[in-house]
Amino acid sequence: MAVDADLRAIREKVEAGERLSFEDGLTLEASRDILEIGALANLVRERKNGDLAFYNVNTHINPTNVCVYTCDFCAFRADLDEPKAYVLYREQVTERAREASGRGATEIHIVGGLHHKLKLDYYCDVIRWIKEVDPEIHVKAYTAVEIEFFAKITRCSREEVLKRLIDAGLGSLPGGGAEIFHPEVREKICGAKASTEAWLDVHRTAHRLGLNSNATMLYGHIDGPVHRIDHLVRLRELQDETGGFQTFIPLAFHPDNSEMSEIAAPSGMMNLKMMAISRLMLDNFPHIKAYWVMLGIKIAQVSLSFGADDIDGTVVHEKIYHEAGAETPQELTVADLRRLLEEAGRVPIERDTLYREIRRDGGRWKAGAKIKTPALAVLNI
Ligand code: V47
Repeated sequence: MAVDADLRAIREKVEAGERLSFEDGLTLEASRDILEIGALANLVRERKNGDLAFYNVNTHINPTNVCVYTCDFCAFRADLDEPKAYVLYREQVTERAREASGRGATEIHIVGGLHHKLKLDYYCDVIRWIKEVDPEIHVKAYTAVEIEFFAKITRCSREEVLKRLIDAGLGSLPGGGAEIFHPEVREKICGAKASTEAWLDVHRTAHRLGLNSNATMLYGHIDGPVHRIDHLVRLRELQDETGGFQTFIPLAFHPDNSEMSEIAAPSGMMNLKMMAISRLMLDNFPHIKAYWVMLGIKIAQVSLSFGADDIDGTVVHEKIYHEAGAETPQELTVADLRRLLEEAGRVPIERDTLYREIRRDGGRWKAGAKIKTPALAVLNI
């Protein structure tokens, strides 16, 4: 297939290391040349991270599914009085942390609903209960939407809320809750929860307080090219300002059991294209993650040649995607993850949440120095 003229101009920019414009993003979106877009993203991926592909040993805890909000895409949430409503208290959280620590997990990823009655103290306690079991484990907890909700219920500033969570042992913020920033879409699918400005400001504040964070985009529902490129450009602008984002995770919409169940899930082609466009537009993000739980193992593996350099972790207890119809297993072993990465022609590296290489000696682990990717080696940092 001949490369179209517009993509040729984009190739020149990518090869020269120049930033792509909003219009370039739309050109990529309009192109059907998935192989050229993938090759361009791979060029950037290898420039930044060489042949390395990252994974971690982690687990998820969703403290509650009860949520005051009713986002159209969510199959996980429950009303207070629904039979499936639950809250995890000390015993269950401690048990989950013990199980994770015993398996050598370096990270616990927490995301949940916004409960009508629970106080900020509860959300701080969840972190404390984990840290009591294993002080070394990194707690990546609460999306910007949750932080904004805590600020609202406590009438405290975002900074005060984050400081209380940091005191309890918070290590970084996950990237959830971003959905689509463009108001045309956000107002329709999740108009009640944290606004775009609030989401961005929670991350800005976290970065100022020394926390790193991730970012996501939920695509493949009522979003279009302009909304997606707008989303990526807004993230790129904030990253120019703070430098605090580590990883971007494009999240493919899973329609089952949601208010948008009539919409077809995005195709494999769309998933690969979004991975590649994310890598190309987010030139200041060190990492792009192919979250295997959401993409499926096969597309996640191919994504490693379409811009992604990270595949997330062992995961173990995942509810948000599985309730929305994900057919992936609950857990991949380290051997599964390493094989998947090696078969993709990459060098598997176990990282911690902050991208330090993990060294294992028997049952215990130790985080080494920040991994020197080719991009860091050039800068000599
Ligand atoms: O915020 C909810 C999304 C997110 C559906 O930071 C859905 O390392 C698709 O953010 N179909 C939570 N997506 C998960 C998340 C995440 C996952 C992995 C790694 C990291 C990280 C963050 O899941 C939500 C929302 O955007 N989501 N329902 C659904 N039906």
